[in-house]
Amino acid sequence: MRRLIGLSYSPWSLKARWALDHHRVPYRWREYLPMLGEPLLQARLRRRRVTVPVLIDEAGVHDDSFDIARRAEAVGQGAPLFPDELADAISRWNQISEDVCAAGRALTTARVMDDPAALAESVPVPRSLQRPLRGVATAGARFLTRKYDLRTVREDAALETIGLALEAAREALADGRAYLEGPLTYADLALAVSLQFVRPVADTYVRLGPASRRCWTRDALAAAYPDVLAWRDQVFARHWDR
Ligand SMILES: N[C@@H](CCC(=O)N[C@@H](CS)C(=O)NCC(=O)O)C(=O)O
Repeated sequence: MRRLIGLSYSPWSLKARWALDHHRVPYRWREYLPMLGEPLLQARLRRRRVTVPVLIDEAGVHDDSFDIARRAEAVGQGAPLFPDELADAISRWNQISEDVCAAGRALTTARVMDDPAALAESVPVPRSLQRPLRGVATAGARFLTRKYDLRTVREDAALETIGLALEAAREALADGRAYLEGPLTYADLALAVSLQFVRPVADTYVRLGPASRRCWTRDALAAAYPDVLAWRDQVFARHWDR
């Protein structure tokens, strides 16, 4: 049986999951624990640098969300998310989504480190144990800061990157278009999940505690781009099926 290892609230994992679900590819989900789960994943993949999502199937290991989505398309059913004629456009949108996610991760991790309630929420244990284990969350946030070199990301540059993506989306969706490139493609899924770093989608789709939600939200950008966020909500409402 295929296995998908990921972080349930992480946009990269959401991209992989959404593509697999869209193509009705069955898999077993394994929740990953940042920092603490790394040695086990390194041993399993026999390499030092590991990130999630990771899909393990009969063809081997697929360790990048874009590759997992392509794999889902190759083995699954349903309407294509990567029509040949849109390949370049989809790669461009995926890069935009990656840029938003990288910028958003830096901004959000810094906010979480300064927010005791968000730190407590990020420990995946029953609520009564979260506060005493906040130290683990602090260590986890420091670990991610080091691993992804987050201190080198300047706040104004990160906000600008996200703003440019929102502007590009607004332009592509002008005239009330439902999707970025005509039909629904991977571009829509990738951009929609990256907007978790602007204002997370409703809890019914992706569960996040109230303090975490605050840290993931960029108020000024969310206020400036309600149209793009409304589009994102529509894409989830129509196509997120699990
Ligand atoms: N290019 C990779 C990036 C994945 C990535 O950055 N994953 C992060 C966010 S989920 C991660 O593994 N974080 C946990 C960790 O590094 O321990 C992809 O698209 O799959």
